Amino acid sequence: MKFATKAIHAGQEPDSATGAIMTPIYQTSTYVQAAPGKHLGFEYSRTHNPTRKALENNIAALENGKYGLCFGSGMAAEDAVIKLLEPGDEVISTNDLYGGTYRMFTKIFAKYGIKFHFTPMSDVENVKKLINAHTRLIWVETPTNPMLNIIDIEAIVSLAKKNNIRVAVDNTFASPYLQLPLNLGADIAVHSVTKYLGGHSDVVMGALVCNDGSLAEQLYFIQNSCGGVPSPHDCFLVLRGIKTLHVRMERHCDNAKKVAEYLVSHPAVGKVNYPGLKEHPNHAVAKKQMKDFGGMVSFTLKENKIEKAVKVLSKFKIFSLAESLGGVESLCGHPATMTHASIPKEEREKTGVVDSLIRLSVGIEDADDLTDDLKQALNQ
Ligand code: P1T
Repeated sequence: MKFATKAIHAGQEPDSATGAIMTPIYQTSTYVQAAPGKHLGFEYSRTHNPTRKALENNIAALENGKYGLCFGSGMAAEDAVIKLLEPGDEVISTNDLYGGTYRMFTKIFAKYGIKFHFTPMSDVENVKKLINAHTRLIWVETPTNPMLNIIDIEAIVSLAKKNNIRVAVDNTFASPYLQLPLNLGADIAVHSVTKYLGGHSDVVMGALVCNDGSLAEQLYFIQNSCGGVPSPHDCFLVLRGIKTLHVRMERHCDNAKKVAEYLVSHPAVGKVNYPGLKEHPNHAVAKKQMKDFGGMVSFTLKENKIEKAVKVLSKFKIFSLAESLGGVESLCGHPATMTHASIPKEEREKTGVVDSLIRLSVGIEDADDLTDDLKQALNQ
């Protein structure tokens, strides 16, 4: 089955009781048993829920994976991955990543004896240097948030396999429509479902997909034991959102390209980060591993001052100033004080998250209205 058909049908059958074409919202915590242990495959909704199961199977199919697991947020999904590890284990992570991931690694899991190394991963040599006998996991986020760097998944996987190390790829910015980490050899695809999969800024959710049965079993055990699961209603909303993922992503990509090109031409703009631009340092890798270049763009102002960025952000009429991304509506953000405020200034500036950096989640509105909005905000 091709992607668009999977987006609409995978994991879902008409309801056996009524024929309802949409998977019902099984808003139940428990399931009646005929005798102890005699049930229809569902015992308690932390463990299993039919609406969640349909969504988990759908997301697994989109990622070309065998096993899907949904969580109450992207962070809860990431939390489950790190709980595979033990004290003394080491993780090599990209240094340019969502601020909340950095915060969880350094402020929560470091105190349980897991060591995290952060390095720019566009150059695989940086990763190679950090591998030692304790390395258990390489954490890739590509495209990165908010600098839109591209990490070569196949190159990381090839290095990891030689050293018996797992690779997790946060595929949030690309979505499975644009990039399939498991096809490139990664062990786990990670999602903030909140973003493109949900697509309508009305749900917070996370997901993991993998192919290895014993890894899936460990993750299911963590999901059930720790309990970070989403509600049936939220699962229904995401099943509905995913039905248009392929159509939305194409428009996000077209609009983002126009926005990036407009920004390059504007005299007040410094550097534009968009992997679809030929001058992007990892454009060739993006072309190799992605179907298109995504809906996220970030840029600096020539005058690298926080007040200038704040002024531009406050002038937008269509781009709304808000955390998050991946919804149908365009959003703008200031990573240094919003999504990446939990990364120390010296660390974030090393990756390019400077005071004038503005991040755009380009929505699926009319592209001319979006470039007009940028024009009026930047020309003030
Ligand atoms: O917000 P949550 O669903 O828990 O997902 C966390 C997360 C994980 N990975 C990436 C790449 C992310 O961007 C996020 C969340 N990011 C934002 C809220 C943001 O505005 O960047």
